[in-house]
Amino acid sequence: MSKLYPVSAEFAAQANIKAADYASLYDESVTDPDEFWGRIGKRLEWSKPYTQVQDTSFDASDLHINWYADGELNVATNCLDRHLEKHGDKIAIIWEGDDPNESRRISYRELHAEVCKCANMLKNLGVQKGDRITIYLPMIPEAAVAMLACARIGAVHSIVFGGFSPDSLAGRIVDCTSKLIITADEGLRGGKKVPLKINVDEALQRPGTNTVETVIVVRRTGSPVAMQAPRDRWYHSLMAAQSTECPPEPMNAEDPLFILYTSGSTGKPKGVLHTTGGYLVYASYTHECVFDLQENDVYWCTADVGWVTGHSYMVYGPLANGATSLMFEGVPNYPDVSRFWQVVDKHQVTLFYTAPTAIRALMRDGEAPVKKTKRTSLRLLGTVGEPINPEAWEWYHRVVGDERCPIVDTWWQTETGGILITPLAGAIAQKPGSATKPFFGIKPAIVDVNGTQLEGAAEGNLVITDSWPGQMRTVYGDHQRFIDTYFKTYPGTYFTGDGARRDEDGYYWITGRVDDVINVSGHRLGTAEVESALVAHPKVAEAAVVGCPHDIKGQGIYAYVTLKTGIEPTEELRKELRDWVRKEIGPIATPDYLQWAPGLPKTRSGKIMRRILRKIAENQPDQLGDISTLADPGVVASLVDERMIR
Ligand code: 6R9
Repeated sequence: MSKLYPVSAEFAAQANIKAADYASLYDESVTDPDEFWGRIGKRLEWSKPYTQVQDTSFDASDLHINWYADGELNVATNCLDRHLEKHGDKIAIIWEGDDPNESRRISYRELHAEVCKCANMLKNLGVQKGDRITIYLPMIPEAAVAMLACARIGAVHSIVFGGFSPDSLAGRIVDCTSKLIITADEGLRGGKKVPLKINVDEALQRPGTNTVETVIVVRRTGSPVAMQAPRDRWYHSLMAAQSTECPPEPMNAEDPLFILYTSGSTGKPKGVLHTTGGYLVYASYTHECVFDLQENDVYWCTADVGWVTGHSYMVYGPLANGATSLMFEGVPNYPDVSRFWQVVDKHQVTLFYTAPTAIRALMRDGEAPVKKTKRTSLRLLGTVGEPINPEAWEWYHRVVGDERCPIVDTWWQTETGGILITPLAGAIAQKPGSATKPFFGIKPAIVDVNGTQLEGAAEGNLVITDSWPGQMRTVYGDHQRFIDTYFKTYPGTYFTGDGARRDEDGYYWITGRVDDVINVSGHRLGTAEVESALVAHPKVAEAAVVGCPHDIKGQGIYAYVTLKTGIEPTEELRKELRDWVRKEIGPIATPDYLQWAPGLPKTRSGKIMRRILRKIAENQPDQLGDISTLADPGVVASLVDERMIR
């Protein structure tokens, strides 16, 4: 029996959604979605009101997903202009620099002016509605300004996480034929500089990137960077000349808002495409309900803007709600491991949203660095990105939240646009490690391998049986891949790629990915991506990559490498290969373990048996199952003998 943390009466008394509301609203949302989402959609300002709400089908032969399809609106207007009259002086973004002595407070009025200037700058550089703009920026306010400026003129942004390598950046530029890049001279994280402009220069030497006409460079650190005329332009000099007025482009609800690349089980990362109306309705409504947002909250999501959490819950959801959103440039352990909590005290943060991996890393340093701060402003805590182990949940609750703050463990994906399974702190009792119950309008189901939906307490694969407004609409440039990836495995449903268990109380427990995606510190990586980086090395013949248990990261990367004939496996080569992957993809993809494999376990048809490799990496050599179908069962014994985790 898992422990139950009941809803606190004090919290419930002030909460936006109370227990009785949850039951009745959930019921309405799934029985009459048109009525429900028709009403909720009105939270936004529409330049042309919609008359239709849901028009969707998950049938692969007739797949379509449209929400509010005849409505028109602009995302930037909704995030900025409409707050100006009453809340113009309210702080939209609190920016906390990597250096604890650096911070900025930007009001809605100021942000609006910057966004208009940036939008005019883009227009003057020839950017038009529908053009793709790559944003490769550190965590500075200009990232939010650039996103909203794109939204204002109808350009589609594709943000690439600043930790990705030139090759990864190039791949994403080529895939969406980007016209312009917004970057910075350098990023600054934990006192270390990240060479963003140098990476862009390198990326733009790769074949296929010549669609890029302009590179706009924000000056962050001031270090000298090479500027190549006429391609490269300084942000500050262009911005100085722009007007603070820019009429918003009226967008259809189903016009694209952004592309965000994410890893899948096969091939290269896919461009998840989100559209305008449904996405913003869903991001803003979930943000208000899940975080119990109230007028004077100071809300802090620690995610980088390069991930979907940064899109939906640092920028779009909070700003659409007129909230104060904190953006942090740094890392949890710089200058020391109290940093998160010092920032909480400094800015009087009330709502705090982070990843289990950060909590586990901070747990390692004990309670003292937390306890020396006050944290009395906090009233709700959240987690996202990976399953949270009950020990970390309890620590977060007891040590960080002083047993006062409810925890919302929010399950969702880049593809879902917003949170799908989560407690609502005023309505749903929490169980450490469970994402608990579906949000309004979400119909999860658990299926067995044959696709049969299981009733009651059950464990299997997690699917969603009906659409919701925030859902992705396509894989950019490859609609067939969208259909094949998500709607063919269990026909008529959206397949999440996650496994889950539903307990006797109807609570959902996400057990992790069931496909070849590994979740490293809450970041998704396809094993195929790491494998193709490894085999691109001239000394590697073959590679297989699986996830392995990791105390801090949740999952680590475990690589099996077969070298070309005649190449000696040495410690230097092991390091060289790890560095190679780091350079090819980015630091987050660096293998934690790299085992030499004289051979890999394969079926007679040549398929690598990952199940066996996973068990070896998990140090469970007695659970390999049937290996008799292998072409050469002999390879297994030596891999077991040489395994790196014991
Ligand atoms: C928002 C985000 C999605 C994958 C998802 C799942 C894992 C996210 C989780 C969780 C258990 C949670 N995941 N939140 N697992 N509990 N609360 O993280 O998007 O980067 O696309 O990752 O992350 O495996 O399928 P994304």
